[in-house]
Amino acid sequence: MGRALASGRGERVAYLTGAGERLGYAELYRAVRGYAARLAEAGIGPGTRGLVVADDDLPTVVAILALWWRGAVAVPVSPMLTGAELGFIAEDCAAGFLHADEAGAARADQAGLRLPRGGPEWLAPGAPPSPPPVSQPASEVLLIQYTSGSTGKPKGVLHTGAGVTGVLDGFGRLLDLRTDDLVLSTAKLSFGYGFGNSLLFPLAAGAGVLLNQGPPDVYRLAATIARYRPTVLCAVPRVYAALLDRAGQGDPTDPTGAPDLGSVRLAVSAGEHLPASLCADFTGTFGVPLVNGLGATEVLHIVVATRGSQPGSTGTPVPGTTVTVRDDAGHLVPAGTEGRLHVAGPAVAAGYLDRPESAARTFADGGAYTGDIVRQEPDGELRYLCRHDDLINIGGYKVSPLDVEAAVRDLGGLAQCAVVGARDQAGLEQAVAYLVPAPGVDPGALRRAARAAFRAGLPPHKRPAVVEVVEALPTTSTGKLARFQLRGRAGE
Ligand code: 3SK
Repeated sequence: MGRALASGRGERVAYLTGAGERLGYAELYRAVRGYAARLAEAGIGPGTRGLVVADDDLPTVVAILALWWRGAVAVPVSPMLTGAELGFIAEDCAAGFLHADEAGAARADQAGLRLPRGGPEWLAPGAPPSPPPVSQPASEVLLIQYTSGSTGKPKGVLHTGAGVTGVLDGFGRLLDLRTDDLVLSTAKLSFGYGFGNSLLFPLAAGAGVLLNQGPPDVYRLAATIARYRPTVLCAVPRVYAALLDRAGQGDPTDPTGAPDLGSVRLAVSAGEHLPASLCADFTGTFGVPLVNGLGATEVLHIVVATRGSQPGSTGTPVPGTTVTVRDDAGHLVPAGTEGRLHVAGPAVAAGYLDRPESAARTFADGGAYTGDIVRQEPDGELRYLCRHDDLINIGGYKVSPLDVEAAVRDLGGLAQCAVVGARDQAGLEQAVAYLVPAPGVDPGALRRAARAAFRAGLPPHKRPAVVEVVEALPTTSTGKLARFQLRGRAGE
């Protein structure tokens, strides 16, 4: 932001919304200063962790930047979380402030959060004069992002100023945004991928951002692209699959017809596995290079990326990052052998908040394990294969099967349930639920009841796409659920 202002680009657009609202760089600066003044008045400063529970919007960006102005820690979380999940995170990070939009405030009320609150109304004119920005050492934590675990509760990942700089010097350098770029990320600010796409990279480059609001909707997305003509599009693979589905289905000027990506010079895919055929078809159809990236919350953003469209490849390390493939003991494996992806470099987070045991497992051997299983091809390109844990990666959301299974735990007529991830025909991962009925229970009725329970108890991204009734679940020789066998069955 400072760079854009210093170079006289104050009038250029910093943020736009699909509803037509706009903040130029100078206005953004004023808004952040005003919000920071109100924070100062409320006693929010260095050390405070400020929860930001809001959809992507102008006040959301302002609140995050104002927390940083005050030397506080931003903790962006999705307003799609349940009240209980939000309550857990608020307590876990000992939040001292809450910025919420309407949906976020409703969640906070459900969670019974009693915290000093700011909101969109803090952008109104009339703020007191703001104290100067608080400058913090690069080693200081400025951002906590929550990531789900395969068992247990989400973990807060601690990012420092040095990590942010590392990401800007890493994937940021590959992305190479220009001041005349307009970036549209369907991944939200509450997800690390979206945080980089819609905040870190554009602000560092003095580029513009078109904020994507509301739930996923390919029609709205196509209409927004046609209207505002972004030059860089960042999304998860299933968004590209949906755009491709829409292609060739009608008049490009009709927002419900074929998407017009004529303005887009570069597309970025990350968050989940990008099938080779999807990459090739997307570039073939739209003529837009599709960069495939692999990232993790523990390394803040993308650390391995292709250079342009390279169907089937996950790419090579971004500048400043060392990537190795290792076995379970942490030893390097030879090229061509699958193993755990290990990342070393400045973007690696400082650890997990108050989770020494998990942190010792993940942040080890001079870097971090991302939880991905990959193989390095003889030409040096990496290829993503699967997750190392049981997490199901649905459009970038890492979903614990245990969370999904818990939604039907008390369902009458259900003897057992197991949920696994499996790739659909397009190669995208989805959750598949296997149900074992209690004796005498009608399978059709059980499937319907389970679907209703998933709808009632889970946000849309966690709901199984397939629900199957089976006679029994496979077990290992020690009697434990054999998830790997179920995964194999689901993929058939
Ligand atoms: O895939 C992910 O999980 C991810 C997380 C943070 C930043 C970027 C990415 C792609």
